[in-house]
Amino acid sequence: MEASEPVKKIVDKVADVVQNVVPTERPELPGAPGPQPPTVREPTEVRDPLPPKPDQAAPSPVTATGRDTGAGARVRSQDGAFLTTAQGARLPDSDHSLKAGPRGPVLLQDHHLREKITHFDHERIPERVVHARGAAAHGVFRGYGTAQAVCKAAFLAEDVETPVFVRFSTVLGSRGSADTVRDTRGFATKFYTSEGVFDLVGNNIPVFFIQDAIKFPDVIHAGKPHPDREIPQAQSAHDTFWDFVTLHTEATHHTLWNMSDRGIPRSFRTMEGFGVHTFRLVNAEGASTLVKWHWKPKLGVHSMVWEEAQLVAGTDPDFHRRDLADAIEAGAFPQWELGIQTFPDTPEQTFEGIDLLDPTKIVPEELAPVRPVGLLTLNANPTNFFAETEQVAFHPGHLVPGIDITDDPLLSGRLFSYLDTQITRLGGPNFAQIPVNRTHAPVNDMLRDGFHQHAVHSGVAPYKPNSLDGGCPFFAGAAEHAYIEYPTPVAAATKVREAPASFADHFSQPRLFWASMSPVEREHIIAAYTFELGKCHERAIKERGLQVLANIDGYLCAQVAAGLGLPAPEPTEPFGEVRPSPALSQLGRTWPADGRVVGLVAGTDHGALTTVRRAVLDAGLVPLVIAATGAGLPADGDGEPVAAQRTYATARSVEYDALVLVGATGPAPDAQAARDARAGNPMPAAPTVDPRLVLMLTEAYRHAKPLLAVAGGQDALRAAGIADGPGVLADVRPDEAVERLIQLLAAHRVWDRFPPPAAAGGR
Ligand code: HDE
Repeated sequence: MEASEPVKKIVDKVADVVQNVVPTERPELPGAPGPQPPTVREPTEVRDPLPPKPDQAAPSPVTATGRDTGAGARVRSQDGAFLTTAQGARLPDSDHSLKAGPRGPVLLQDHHLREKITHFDHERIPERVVHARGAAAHGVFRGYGTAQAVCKAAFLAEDVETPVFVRFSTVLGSRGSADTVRDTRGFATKFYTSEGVFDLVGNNIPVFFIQDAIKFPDVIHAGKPHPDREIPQAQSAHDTFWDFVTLHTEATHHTLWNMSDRGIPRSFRTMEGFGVHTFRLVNAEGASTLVKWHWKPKLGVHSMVWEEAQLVAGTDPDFHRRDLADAIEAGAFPQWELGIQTFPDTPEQTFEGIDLLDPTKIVPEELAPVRPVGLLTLNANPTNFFAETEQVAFHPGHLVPGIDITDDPLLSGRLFSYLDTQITRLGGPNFAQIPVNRTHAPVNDMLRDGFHQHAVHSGVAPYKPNSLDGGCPFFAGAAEHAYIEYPTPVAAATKVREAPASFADHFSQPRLFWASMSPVEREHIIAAYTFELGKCHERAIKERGLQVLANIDGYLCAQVAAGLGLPAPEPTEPFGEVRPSPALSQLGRTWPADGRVVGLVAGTDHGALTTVRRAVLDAGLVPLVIAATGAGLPADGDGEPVAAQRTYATARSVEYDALVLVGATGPAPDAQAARDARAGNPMPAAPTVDPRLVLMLTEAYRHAKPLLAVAGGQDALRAAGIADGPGVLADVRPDEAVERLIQLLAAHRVWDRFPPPAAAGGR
């Protein structure tokens, strides 16, 4: 999508906001745990609670019935300087139980002890049955007005700003699992519109494993850990997953996307999002258009490489949530354009022969372009993970006038499931009253009572018709923005448990996807299948996996078969013509470097470090200074004081998109030959460079990341055995380093460093 005039306007506005709120002067940003640095001694002076950090926001202070209270964002946070019980009685001690004498016994009458322990015992709620692991942010959506011809929803009108809450997630892992596993990612957005809440509950992959919701428990049971040993956690590389997807071949298309780089995103900020199903939009005249929703990240689609993803899962399992929070804290607000592909609402509900009700099929953008309809900016971190990220409750049935559903059988099941699951997960039917779920539109719903009722309803007649409450509430018509289902005709039919014939085509679109990949993306797909099938125990499952691959592409199948040491089978499905869709490839374009993380290795040249760090910040990238020790660098000549955010002991290459060596470095005081040899870098008797830095450089090189040396930093490159080559700039002036970096990061990685074999083919 081209950056349109409205985008530029909004980007400028956001830039103003960023300049006003981002405390770029704080050298330790991002990552400070609190709003102010703590003292070494425990503070004893009585004071009110500290405010949240400047990057944090809380749900709007609306009431359980949607009324804006005008209260500040902190109205729901803890209050008062003194420790109290839940009833507000002040407490003198919370360290000792009430006892009969110092040696006990403990007395049952200790109400504070009982309250504290009882509440603690009930702190956990069930995690989501899928998408348990996630992270979220607040933001704003601004409509361009470009959707108005097809959709009457108020929030899509030009320049209308709507608050949003967005939660990203993995699918398979438990709440505490690693972020960077190979998996589909959830991309769920709650729009608090003036006409009620609209939830767009999508994924980062535009198709799904199954065509009918009745198969959802099957695919999830297959993907989750084996029920006997409860392993492996958060991954698909095991027998039950591949057993299912190779027998149930409608999963082939989604599985291929999972095995591509889309399965290991670099960041939530660099993921596309998709509504997956075809939805229906209705305009002010009542005309219906079929659509597919798309989120296009401003930073482009960018992924990890597999070794990097595996390392990160161990060194920083919170990588994606940290990245999102850090970027927002540093003022690099992530942005996506919302776009729609539109299709005429014909009785067949197909487009160019593609069945629009089949959620295992895409419509290539070359056939139906994605038209931008608004801009999403995530600009604040949640204040409390549990209250907001854990308790947010999405539902594809949360719709507003102008947005309607289709008969996609997968969507129909979802419309049942999300409401149902919240009742168990959030402990009753009043979850819509939890602060993060509250609508910003007035609520008069006649739903009453239930666990945790927060509204205090007045009147005596929560029923219709009534005269005792003056007939209120009344029915609205279209003029009063009522949600009126589109009068979709339903053809005469007979009850069956069947799918339409077009749903039986399981291979044409996997072939389309494969044909659209660049050579390096193909190499990654081959490696992913070889790894995943290689992790299966059963030969029969591997052979079945190869049969599926043979039906996608002969080269893919042969390469994976070679890795598994098994014969490559012949295809069993006829091959038709496919026209590649260049839009499916992640590569071949350039993107802004905003918010990319640059590791600055602090060497002897403090002045150069100051220049490069400032320039990195000014360019909207996130600098992290890596120094020999945690002491940081005090002011020195033309050098500003600089905090050491990482040391050789805490840094690992995978955290950075690029490394810049600023000045000559030596081994840190805690470098130890024996210990550091275990990192794979035997330490010479008199090392000139810290071995952990050498490890960092060799990894960054392998992962195709730019490496720059400024002011004598090239000694470390030499020690790592890295000569000049694509993306290795060994002697750059401090004042030109950032420009060179941005050029290299525009393509995300330096892929020319490792040209794939010509036989890989591809676009
Ligand atoms: Fe979900 N899904 N899903 N799903 N899904 C849930 O709802 C379900 C599907 C998606 O950040 C659950 O609140 C069924 C497709 C996201 O809180 C549950 C089917 C897509 C999230 C549920 C699907 C999604 C969920 C679990 C087959 C992409 C996380 C907890 C018909 C378009 C939302 C919850 C968040 C969560 C059911 C398939 C996306 C159990 C039955 C297709 C992003 O209700």
